[in-house]
Amino acid sequence: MSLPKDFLWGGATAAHQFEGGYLEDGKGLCSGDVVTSGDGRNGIQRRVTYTLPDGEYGSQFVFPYQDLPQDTKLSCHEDEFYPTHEASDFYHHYKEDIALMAEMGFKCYRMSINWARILPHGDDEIPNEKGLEFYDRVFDECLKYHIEPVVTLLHFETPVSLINRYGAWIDRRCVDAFVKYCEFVMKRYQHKVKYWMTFNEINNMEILPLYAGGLLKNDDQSKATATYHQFIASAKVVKMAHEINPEMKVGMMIAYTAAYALTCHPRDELKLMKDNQIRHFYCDVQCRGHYPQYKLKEYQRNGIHLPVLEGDQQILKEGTVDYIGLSYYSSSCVSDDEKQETTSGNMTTSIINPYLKTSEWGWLVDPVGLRIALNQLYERYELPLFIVENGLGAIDHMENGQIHDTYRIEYLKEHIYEMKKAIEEDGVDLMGYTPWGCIDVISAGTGEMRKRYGFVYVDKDDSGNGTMKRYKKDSFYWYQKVIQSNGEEI
Ligand code: P53
Repeated sequence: MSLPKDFLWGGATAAHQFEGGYLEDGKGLCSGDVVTSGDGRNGIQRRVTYTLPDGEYGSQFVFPYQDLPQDTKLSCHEDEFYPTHEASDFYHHYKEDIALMAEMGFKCYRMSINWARILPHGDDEIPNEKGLEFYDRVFDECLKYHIEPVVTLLHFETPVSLINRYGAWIDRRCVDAFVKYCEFVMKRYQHKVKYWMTFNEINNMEILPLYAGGLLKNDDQSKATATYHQFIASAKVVKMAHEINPEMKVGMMIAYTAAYALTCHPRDELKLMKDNQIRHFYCDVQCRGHYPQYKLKEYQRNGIHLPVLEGDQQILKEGTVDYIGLSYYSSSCVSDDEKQETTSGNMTTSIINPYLKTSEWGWLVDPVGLRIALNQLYERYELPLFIVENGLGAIDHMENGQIHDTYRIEYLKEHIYEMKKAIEEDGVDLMGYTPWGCIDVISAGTGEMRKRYGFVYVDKDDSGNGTMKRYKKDSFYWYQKVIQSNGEEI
Protein backbone atom coordinates (compact mmCIF):
# COMPACT_ATOMS: atom_id res chain seq x y z
CA MET A 1 0.00 0.00 0.00
CA SER A 2 1.15 3.52 -0.60
CA LEU A 3 0.04 7.10 -0.29
CA PRO A 4 -2.13 8.69 -2.98
CA LYS A 5 -0.07 9.97 -5.93
CA ASP A 6 -1.39 13.50 -5.51
CA PHE A 7 -0.60 13.68 -1.77
CA LEU A 8 0.34 17.26 -0.96
CA TRP A 9 3.77 17.17 0.68
CA GLY A 10 5.02 20.60 1.61
CA GLY A 11 5.70 23.01 4.43
CA ALA A 12 3.97 25.86 6.24
CA THR A 13 4.61 29.42 7.37
CA ALA A 14 2.57 32.49 8.35
CA ALA A 15 3.06 35.97 6.94
CA HIS A 16 3.85 37.84 10.15
CA GLN A 17 6.27 35.16 11.37
CA PHE A 18 8.12 34.87 8.08
CA GLU A 19 7.79 37.85 5.75
CA GLY A 20 9.15 40.85 7.58
CA GLY A 21 8.72 44.06 5.55
CA TYR A 22 6.21 45.01 8.19
CA LEU A 23 5.49 48.47 6.80
CA GLU A 24 6.83 48.02 3.32
CA ASP A 25 4.91 49.06 0.19
CA GLY A 26 2.00 50.48 2.12
CA LYS A 27 1.31 47.65 4.56
CA GLY A 28 -0.58 48.55 7.74
CA LEU A 29 0.14 47.18 11.20
CA CYS A 30 -1.33 43.82 12.17
CA SER A 31 -1.77 42.29 15.62
CA GLY A 32 1.40 40.22 15.17
CA ASP A 33 3.43 43.43 14.72
CA VAL A 34 2.77 44.87 18.17
CA VAL A 35 4.07 41.92 20.21
CA THR A 36 7.54 41.70 21.78
CA SER A 37 9.65 38.62 22.63
CA GLY A 38 9.41 36.49 25.74
CA ASP A 39 10.26 32.84 26.01
CA GLY A 40 8.01 32.13 28.97
CA ARG A 41 10.97 31.37 31.22
CA ASN A 42 11.52 33.51 34.29
CA GLY A 43 7.86 34.41 34.04
CA ILE A 44 8.47 36.64 31.04
CA GLN A 45 5.95 36.14 28.28
CA ARG A 46 5.48 38.01 25.05
CA ARG A 47 3.91 41.41 25.62
CA VAL A 48 1.54 43.47 23.54
CA THR A 49 2.37 47.19 23.56
CA TYR A 50 -0.09 50.06 23.56
CA THR A 51 -0.66 53.77 24.11
CA LEU A 52 -3.22 55.18 26.54
CA PRO A 53 -5.37 58.27 25.81
CA ASP A 54 -3.00 60.51 27.80
CA GLY A 55 -0.09 59.39 25.63
CA GLU A 56 1.30 57.08 28.32
CA TYR A 57 2.78 53.91 26.95
CA GLY A 58 2.22 50.45 28.42
CA SER A 59 2.46 46.74 27.80
CA GLN A 60 0.88 43.52 28.97
CA PHE A 61 1.43 39.76 28.67
CA VAL A 62 -0.17 38.09 25.68
CA PHE A 63 -0.51 34.93 27.73
CA PRO A 64 -2.02 34.73 30.28
CA TYR A 65 -4.14 37.53 28.88
CA GLN A 66 -6.07 40.16 30.80
CA ASP A 67 -8.37 42.96 29.71
CA LEU A 68 -6.35 45.93 28.50
CA PRO A 69 -7.09 49.36 30.01
CA GLN A 70 -10.08 51.28 28.65
CA ASP A 71 -9.42 53.19 25.40
CA THR A 72 -6.11 51.52 24.79
CA LYS A 73 -4.69 51.84 21.29
CA LEU A 74 -2.27 49.15 20.20
CA SER A 75 0.99 50.66 18.98
CA CYS A 76 4.71 50.06 18.54
CA HIS A 77 7.20 51.74 20.79
CA GLU A 78 10.73 52.72 19.78
CA ASP A 79 12.37 51.22 22.87
CA GLU A 80 10.96 47.76 22.22
CA PHE A 81 12.12 44.98 19.95
CA TYR A 82 9.44 43.42 17.75
CA PRO A 83 10.78 40.20 16.23
CA THR A 84 8.20 39.99 13.45
CA HIS A 85 9.11 43.34 11.90
CA GLU A 86 11.93 41.77 9.98
CA ALA A 87 11.24 38.09 10.74
CA SER A 88 13.01 35.90 8.17
CA ASP A 89 12.61 38.56 5.51
CA PHE A 90 10.78 36.31 3.06
CA TYR A 91 9.56 39.60 1.60
CA HIS A 92 12.97 39.98 -0.03
CA HIS A 93 14.05 36.33 -0.10
CA TYR A 94 10.95 34.73 -1.60
CA LYS A 95 12.64 33.65 -4.82
CA GLU A 96 15.48 31.95 -3.01
CA ASP A 97 13.14 30.42 -0.44
CA ILE A 98 10.68 29.03 -2.95
CA ALA A 99 13.62 27.62 -4.93
CA LEU A 100 14.69 25.79 -1.75
CA MET A 101 11.15 24.45 -1.31
CA ALA A 102 11.22 23.28 -4.92
CA GLU A 103 14.56 21.60 -4.35
CA MET A 104 13.01 19.62 -1.50
CA GLY A 105 10.28 18.61 -3.92
CA PHE A 106 7.38 20.47 -2.28
CA LYS A 107 4.03 19.83 -3.94
CA CYS A 108 2.41 22.62 -1.95
CA TYR A 109 3.32 25.57 0.26
CA ARG A 110 1.01 26.69 3.04
CA MET A 111 1.33 30.40 3.77
CA SER A 112 -0.89 33.25 4.85
CA ILE A 113 -1.82 36.49 3.21
CA ASN A 114 -1.34 39.39 5.59
CA TRP A 115 -4.69 41.21 5.50
CA ALA A 116 -3.02 44.55 6.32
CA ARG A 117 -0.78 44.24 3.27
CA ILE A 118 -3.90 44.22 1.09
CA LEU A 119 -6.06 46.58 3.16
CA PRO A 120 -3.77 48.61 5.46
CA HIS A 121 -6.70 49.65 7.68
CA GLY A 122 -8.56 46.39 7.25
CA ASP A 123 -11.57 47.94 5.55
CA ASP A 124 -10.14 50.24 2.88
CA GLU A 125 -12.34 50.73 -0.18
CA ILE A 126 -9.51 50.10 -2.60
CA PRO A 127 -6.89 47.41 -2.09
CA ASN A 128 -3.21 48.23 -1.98
CA GLU A 129 -1.95 47.21 -5.41
CA LYS A 130 1.63 46.82 -4.20
CA GLY A 131 0.49 44.30 -1.60
CA LEU A 132 -1.51 42.37 -4.16
CA GLU A 133 1.48 42.35 -6.51
CA PHE A 134 3.70 40.85 -3.85
CA TYR A 135 1.47 37.80 -3.49
CA ASP A 136 1.14 37.57 -7.27
CA ARG A 137 4.91 37.28 -7.43
CA VAL A 138 4.95 34.67 -4.64
CA PHE A 139 2.22 32.56 -6.25
CA ASP A 140 3.80 32.82 -9.70
CA GLU A 141 7.10 31.70 -8.28
CA CYS A 142 5.40 28.70 -6.62
CA LEU A 143 3.50 27.75 -9.77
CA LYS A 144 6.69 27.95 -11.80
CA TYR A 145 7.84 24.91 -9.79
CA HIS A 146 4.37 23.29 -9.75
CA ILE A 147 4.03 24.08 -6.06
CA GLU A 148 0.38 24.50 -5.12
CA PRO A 149 -0.13 27.49 -2.78
CA VAL A 150 -2.37 26.73 0.23
CA VAL A 151 -3.48 30.03 1.70
CA THR A 152 -4.63 30.91 5.21
CA LEU A 153 -6.70 34.07 5.09
CA LEU A 154 -6.10 35.08 8.71
CA HIS A 155 -3.18 33.77 10.72
CA PHE A 156 -2.94 35.97 13.85
CA GLU A 157 -2.85 39.06 11.60
CA THR A 158 -5.93 41.17 12.33
CA PRO A 159 -5.26 44.76 11.17
CA VAL A 160 -4.46 46.97 14.17
CA SER A 161 -6.64 49.74 12.75
CA LEU A 162 -9.74 47.53 13.11
CA ILE A 163 -8.72 46.65 16.67
CA ASN A 164 -8.20 50.28 17.64
CA ARG A 165 -11.34 51.58 15.98
CA TYR A 166 -13.85 49.04 17.20
CA GLY A 167 -12.27 46.06 18.92
CA ALA A 168 -12.02 43.96 15.76
CA TRP A 169 -13.91 40.66 15.97
CA ILE A 170 -16.09 41.79 18.82
CA ASP A 171 -17.88 43.96 16.28
CA ARG A 172 -19.98 42.73 13.37
CA ARG A 173 -18.31 45.29 11.10
CA CYS A 174 -15.24 43.07 11.20
CA VAL A 175 -17.22 40.33 9.46
CA ASP A 176 -17.98 42.64 6.53
CA ALA A 177 -14.39 43.87 6.39
CA PHE A 178 -13.04 40.32 6.34
CA VAL A 179 -15.46 39.13 3.69
CA LYS A 180 -14.56 42.11 1.50
CA TYR A 181 -10.84 41.40 1.95
CA CYS A 182 -11.44 37.77 1.02
CA GLU A 183 -13.42 38.82 -2.04
CA PHE A 184 -10.51 40.96 -3.22
CA VAL A 185 -7.94 38.21 -2.85
CA MET A 186 -10.11 35.34 -4.01
CA LYS A 187 -11.13 37.14 -7.18
CA ARG A 188 -7.57 38.19 -7.84
CA TYR A 189 -5.93 34.83 -7.19
CA GLN A 190 -8.68 32.38 -8.16
CA HIS A 191 -6.62 30.96 -11.01
CA LYS A 192 -3.50 30.68 -8.90
CA VAL A 193 -4.80 29.40 -5.56
CA LYS A 194 -7.15 26.46 -5.19
CA TYR A 195 -6.83 25.66 -1.47
CA TRP A 196 -7.77 28.19 1.21
CA MET A 197 -8.36 28.19 4.95
CA THR A 198 -10.28 30.90 6.76
CA PHE A 199 -8.98 31.24 10.36
CA ASN A 200 -5.77 29.72 11.66
CA GLU A 201 -6.33 27.72 14.85
CA ILE A 202 -9.75 29.24 15.38
CA ASN A 203 -9.91 27.56 18.78
CA ASN A 204 -7.00 29.65 20.02
CA MET A 205 -9.63 32.26 20.84
CA GLU A 206 -9.82 30.39 24.17
CA ILE A 207 -6.27 31.11 25.28
CA LEU A 208 -4.93 33.69 22.84
CA PRO A 209 -7.78 36.10 22.10
CA LEU A 210 -5.41 38.80 20.90
CA TYR A 211 -3.83 36.54 18.30
CA ALA A 212 -6.97 34.78 17.22
CA GLY A 213 -9.45 37.64 17.38
CA GLY A 214 -7.59 40.90 17.89
CA LEU A 215 -9.41 41.18 21.21
CA LEU A 216 -8.44 43.67 23.90
CA LYS A 217 -10.51 41.72 26.41
CA ASN A 218 -10.40 38.25 27.81
CA ASP A 219 -13.90 37.68 29.21
CA ASP A 220 -16.05 34.78 28.05
CA GLN A 221 -18.73 36.98 26.52
CA SER A 222 -16.23 38.83 24.31
CA LYS A 223 -14.66 35.57 23.19
CA ALA A 224 -18.03 33.96 22.44
CA THR A 225 -19.07 37.02 20.42
CA ALA A 226 -15.81 37.15 18.47
CA THR A 227 -15.97 33.44 17.75
CA TYR A 228 -19.56 33.79 16.57
CA HIS A 229 -18.50 36.54 14.18
CA GLN A 230 -15.66 34.42 12.84
CA PHE A 231 -18.05 31.52 12.22
CA ILE A 232 -20.37 33.81 10.28
CA ALA A 233 -17.45 35.33 8.36
CA SER A 234 -16.01 31.92 7.53
CA ALA A 235 -19.35 30.58 6.34
CA LYS A 236 -19.89 33.62 4.12
CA VAL A 237 -16.42 33.24 2.65
CA VAL A 238 -16.89 29.53 1.91
CA LYS A 239 -20.08 30.25 0.00
CA MET A 240 -18.57 33.22 -1.80
CA ALA A 241 -15.49 31.23 -2.80
CA HIS A 242 -17.62 28.57 -4.45
CA GLU A 243 -19.49 31.28 -6.34
CA ILE A 244 -16.29 32.98 -7.48
CA ASN A 245 -14.79 29.71 -8.66
CA PRO A 246 -16.32 26.30 -7.94
CA GLU A 247 -12.84 24.77 -8.20
CA MET A 248 -11.75 26.48 -4.97
CA LYS A 249 -11.76 24.49 -1.73
CA VAL A 250 -12.04 26.27 1.61
CA GLY A 251 -11.16 24.62 4.88
CA MET A 252 -11.34 25.45 8.55
CA MET A 253 -8.23 25.16 10.70
CA ILE A 254 -7.98 23.92 14.25
CA ALA A 255 -5.21 23.37 16.78
CA TYR A 256 -5.89 19.75 17.57
CA THR A 257 -4.47 17.48 20.21
CA ALA A 258 -5.39 13.94 21.06
CA ALA A 259 -6.49 14.10 24.67
CA TYR A 260 -6.32 11.29 27.21
CA ALA A 261 -7.83 10.75 30.63
CA LEU A 262 -5.11 10.22 33.23
CA THR A 263 -6.99 7.27 34.77
CA CYS A 264 -10.11 5.22 34.04
CA HIS A 265 -11.88 6.91 36.94
CA PRO A 266 -15.28 7.98 35.53
CA ARG A 267 -14.65 11.52 36.72
CA ASP A 268 -11.46 11.66 34.65
CA GLU A 269 -13.35 10.30 31.67
CA LEU A 270 -16.04 12.91 32.15
CA LYS A 271 -13.37 15.57 32.27
CA LEU A 272 -12.00 14.19 29.02
CA MET A 273 -15.44 14.31 27.43
CA LYS A 274 -15.79 17.97 28.39
CA ASP A 275 -12.28 18.70 27.21
CA ASN A 276 -13.09 17.20 23.82
CA GLN A 277 -16.26 19.27 23.59
CA ILE A 278 -14.20 22.43 24.02
CA ARG A 279 -12.12 21.32 21.05
CA HIS A 280 -14.84 19.85 18.84
CA PHE A 281 -17.16 22.81 19.25
CA TYR A 282 -15.30 24.72 16.52
CA CYS A 283 -15.40 21.81 14.08
CA ASP A 284 -19.01 21.06 14.96
CA VAL A 285 -20.12 24.52 13.88
CA GLN A 286 -17.88 24.84 10.85
CA CYS A 287 -18.44 21.30 9.54
CA ARG A 288 -22.08 20.76 10.50
CA GLY A 289 -23.37 24.29 10.15
CA HIS A 290 -24.98 24.81 13.52
CA TYR A 291 -24.14 25.21 17.21
CA PRO A 292 -24.07 21.96 19.23
CA GLN A 293 -26.46 21.60 22.15
CA TYR A 294 -23.73 21.26 24.81
CA LYS A 295 -22.41 24.71 23.89
CA LEU A 296 -25.81 26.38 23.83
CA LYS A 297 -26.54 24.94 27.29
CA GLU A 298 -23.21 26.16 28.58
CA TYR A 299 -23.87 29.67 27.26
CA GLN A 300 -27.32 29.62 28.80
CA ARG A 301 -25.91 28.56 32.19
CA ASN A 302 -23.27 31.28 32.09
CA GLY A 303 -25.54 34.06 30.84
CA ILE A 304 -23.72 34.42 27.53
CA HIS A 305 -25.64 35.83 24.59
CA LEU A 306 -24.83 35.41 20.94
CA PRO A 307 -25.24 38.46 18.65
CA VAL A 308 -27.55 36.62 16.26
CA LEU A 309 -29.01 38.50 13.30
CA GLU A 310 -31.81 37.31 11.10
CA GLY A 311 -30.55 34.94 8.45
CA ASP A 312 -27.50 33.85 10.40
CA GLN A 313 -28.69 30.28 10.81
CA GLN A 314 -28.95 29.98 7.07
CA ILE A 315 -25.48 31.47 6.61
CA LEU A 316 -23.93 28.89 8.94
CA LYS A 317 -25.79 26.08 7.24
CA GLU A 318 -24.79 27.10 3.75
CA GLY A 319 -21.16 27.77 4.57
CA THR A 320 -19.84 24.49 5.91
CA VAL A 321 -16.22 23.85 5.04
CA ASP A 322 -14.76 21.60 2.36
CA TYR A 323 -12.01 20.16 4.55
CA ILE A 324 -10.42 20.35 7.99
CA GLY A 325 -6.89 21.69 8.36
CA LEU A 326 -5.25 20.88 11.65
CA SER A 327 -2.07 21.61 13.52
CA TYR A 328 -0.77 18.77 15.61
CA TYR A 329 2.25 19.13 17.89
CA SER A 330 1.44 17.11 20.97
CA SER A 331 -1.24 15.33 22.93
CA SER A 332 -2.62 16.35 26.28
CA CYS A 333 -3.72 14.55 29.37
CA VAL A 334 -6.59 15.53 31.65
CA SER A 335 -7.56 14.69 35.19
CA ASP A 336 -10.33 15.70 37.50
CA ASP A 337 -7.78 15.95 40.28
CA GLU A 338 -6.57 19.52 40.26
CA LYS A 339 -3.50 18.67 42.28
CA GLN A 340 -1.93 16.72 39.41
CA GLU A 341 1.36 18.13 38.23
CA THR A 342 1.29 19.92 34.87
CA THR A 343 3.84 20.43 32.14
CA SER A 344 3.61 23.98 31.06
CA GLY A 345 5.17 24.53 27.71
CA ASN A 346 4.27 28.07 26.87
CA MET A 347 0.59 28.16 26.15
CA THR A 348 0.06 24.44 26.06
CA THR A 349 -0.57 23.09 29.52
CA SER A 350 -1.27 19.45 30.22
CA ILE A 351 -1.14 17.02 33.08
CA ILE A 352 2.18 15.18 32.88
CA ASN A 353 1.75 11.97 30.91
CA PRO A 354 4.13 9.39 32.43
CA TYR A 355 4.50 7.61 29.09
CA LEU A 356 5.65 10.60 27.06
CA LYS A 357 8.73 12.78 26.80
CA THR A 358 8.55 16.54 26.38
CA SER A 359 10.37 18.86 23.99
CA GLU A 360 12.80 21.52 25.23
CA TRP A 361 9.80 23.83 25.44
CA GLY A 362 7.73 21.40 27.49
CA TRP A 363 5.46 20.14 24.70
CA LEU A 364 4.54 16.44 25.02
CA VAL A 365 5.83 14.43 22.07
CA ASP A 366 3.30 11.84 20.93
CA PRO A 367 3.35 10.46 17.37
CA VAL A 368 0.66 7.82 18.09
CA GLY A 369 -1.56 10.68 19.22
CA LEU A 370 -1.46 11.98 15.65
CA ARG A 371 -3.00 8.75 14.36
CA ILE A 372 -5.65 8.94 17.07
CA ALA A 373 -6.35 12.59 16.31
CA LEU A 374 -6.80 11.91 12.59
CA ASN A 375 -9.17 9.04 13.30
CA GLN A 376 -11.20 11.04 15.79
CA LEU A 377 -11.73 13.89 13.34
CA TYR A 378 -12.39 11.69 10.35
CA GLU A 379 -14.88 9.45 12.13
CA ARG A 380 -16.74 12.47 13.45
CA TYR A 381 -16.95 14.60 10.30
CA GLU A 382 -16.07 12.39 7.32
CA LEU A 383 -14.40 15.32 5.62
CA PRO A 384 -10.94 15.32 4.03
CA LEU A 385 -8.25 16.28 6.53
CA PHE A 386 -5.05 18.23 5.93
CA ILE A 387 -2.19 18.27 8.47
CA VAL A 388 -1.10 21.85 7.94
CA GLU A 389 1.28 22.07 10.92
CA ASN A 390 3.42 19.58 12.78
CA GLY A 391 7.00 19.69 13.98
CA LEU A 392 9.56 20.09 16.69
CA GLY A 393 10.73 23.47 17.93
CA ALA A 394 14.37 22.98 18.89
CA ILE A 395 17.69 24.77 19.22
CA ASP A 396 20.01 24.07 16.27
CA HIS A 397 23.79 24.31 16.33
CA MET A 398 25.64 25.19 13.20
CA GLU A 399 29.12 23.73 12.65
CA ASN A 400 30.97 24.68 9.48
CA GLY A 401 27.76 25.60 7.78
CA GLN A 402 26.12 22.29 8.68
CA ILE A 403 23.27 21.54 11.04
CA HIS A 404 22.87 17.95 12.17
CA ASP A 405 19.28 18.02 13.34
CA THR A 406 18.74 14.31 13.97
CA TYR A 407 16.19 15.12 16.72
CA ARG A 408 13.97 16.86 14.18
CA ILE A 409 14.27 14.03 11.66
CA GLU A 410 13.38 11.59 14.43
CA TYR A 411 10.29 13.57 15.44
CA LEU A 412 9.00 13.99 11.89
CA LYS A 413 9.79 10.41 10.93
CA GLU A 414 7.73 9.04 13.81
CA HIS A 415 4.82 11.33 13.00
CA ILE A 416 4.87 10.48 9.30
CA TYR A 417 4.92 6.79 10.22
CA GLU A 418 1.71 7.17 12.25
CA MET A 419 0.16 9.42 9.63
CA LYS A 420 0.68 6.67 7.05
CA LYS A 421 -0.97 4.14 9.34
CA ALA A 422 -3.98 6.41 9.63
CA ILE A 423 -4.24 6.58 5.84
CA GLU A 424 -3.28 3.06 4.88
CA GLU A 425 -4.73 1.02 7.73
CA ASP A 426 -7.56 3.20 9.03
CA GLY A 427 -8.70 4.73 5.75
CA VAL A 428 -8.50 8.36 6.77
CA ASP A 429 -8.81 10.71 3.79
CA LEU A 430 -5.77 12.93 4.19
CA MET A 431 -4.98 15.60 1.59
CA GLY A 432 -1.45 16.41 2.62
CA TYR A 433 1.20 17.20 5.17
CA THR A 434 2.91 20.56 5.64
CA PRO A 435 5.34 20.64 8.59
CA TRP A 436 5.48 23.97 10.40
CA GLY A 437 8.14 26.63 9.80
CA CYS A 438 9.74 24.73 6.89
CA ILE A 439 12.23 27.56 6.66
CA ASP A 440 12.95 28.95 10.15
CA VAL A 441 10.38 31.49 11.33
CA ILE A 442 9.78 33.56 14.46
CA SER A 443 7.98 31.52 17.13
CA ALA A 444 4.38 32.56 17.70
CA GLY A 445 4.42 31.50 21.32
CA THR A 446 7.68 33.13 22.35
CA GLY A 447 8.87 35.47 19.60
CA GLU A 448 12.16 33.60 19.63
CA MET A 449 14.21 32.71 16.57
CA ARG A 450 16.08 29.95 18.36
CA LYS A 451 12.93 27.85 18.67
CA ARG A 452 13.43 26.52 15.18
CA TYR A 453 11.30 24.14 13.12
CA GLY A 454 12.83 24.44 9.67
CA PHE A 455 14.54 22.22 7.14
CA VAL A 456 16.37 25.41 6.25
CA TYR A 457 18.28 27.42 8.84
CA VAL A 458 18.01 31.20 8.77
CA ASP A 459 21.07 32.88 10.25
CA LYS A 460 19.49 35.23 12.73
CA ASP A 461 19.34 35.32 16.52
CA ASP A 462 16.74 36.29 19.10
CA SER A 463 17.89 39.91 19.13
CA GLY A 464 17.56 40.22 15.37
CA ASN A 465 21.29 39.94 14.55
CA GLY A 466 22.57 37.74 11.74
CA THR A 467 23.30 37.58 8.03
CA MET A 468 19.85 36.15 7.10
CA LYS A 469 21.71 33.62 5.02
CA ARG A 470 19.93 30.31 4.44
CA TYR A 471 21.59 26.94 5.20
CA LYS A 472 20.24 23.47 4.44
CA LYS A 473 19.98 21.31 7.54
CA ASP A 474 20.38 17.52 7.46
CA SER A 475 16.59 17.30 7.64
CA PHE A 476 16.44 19.12 4.28
CA TYR A 477 18.01 16.16 2.49
CA TRP A 478 16.00 13.68 4.53
CA TYR A 479 12.67 15.35 3.71
CA GLN A 480 13.66 15.56 0.05
CA LYS A 481 13.91 11.76 0.01
CA VAL A 482 10.64 11.34 1.85
CA ILE A 483 8.84 13.41 -0.78
CA GLN A 484 10.68 11.83 -3.68
CA SER A 485 9.60 8.36 -2.52
CA ASN A 486 6.08 9.60 -1.67
CA GLY A 487 6.60 8.57 1.93
CA GLU A 488 8.02 5.12 1.22
CA GLU A 489 11.50 6.04 2.47
CA ILE A 490 11.27 7.60 5.85
P1 P53 B 1 5.45 28.19 18.41
C1 P53 B 1 0.72 27.41 20.64
C2 P53 B 1 0.99 28.72 20.88
C3 P53 B 1 0.93 29.64 19.86
C4 P53 B 1 0.58 29.24 18.60
O1 P53 B 1 4.17 27.41 17.89
C5 P53 B 1 0.34 27.92 18.37
C6 P53 B 1 0.42 27.00 19.38
C7 P53 B 1 0.22 25.55 19.14
O2 P53 B 1 -1.09 25.20 19.04
O3 P53 B 1 -0.05 27.53 17.17
C8 P53 B 1 0.69 27.27 16.01
O4 P53 B 1 5.84 29.11 17.33
C9 P53 B 1 0.56 28.44 15.11
C10 P53 B 1 1.85 28.91 14.54
C11 P53 B 1 2.97 28.66 15.52
C12 P53 B 1 3.08 27.16 15.76
O5 P53 B 1 1.87 26.70 16.33
O6 P53 B 1 5.01 28.88 19.64
O7 P53 B 1 -0.40 28.28 14.10
O8 P53 B 1 1.70 30.24 14.19
O9 P53 B 1 4.19 29.20 15.15
C13 P53 B 1 4.20 26.74 16.66
O10 P53 B 1 6.48 27.15 18.69
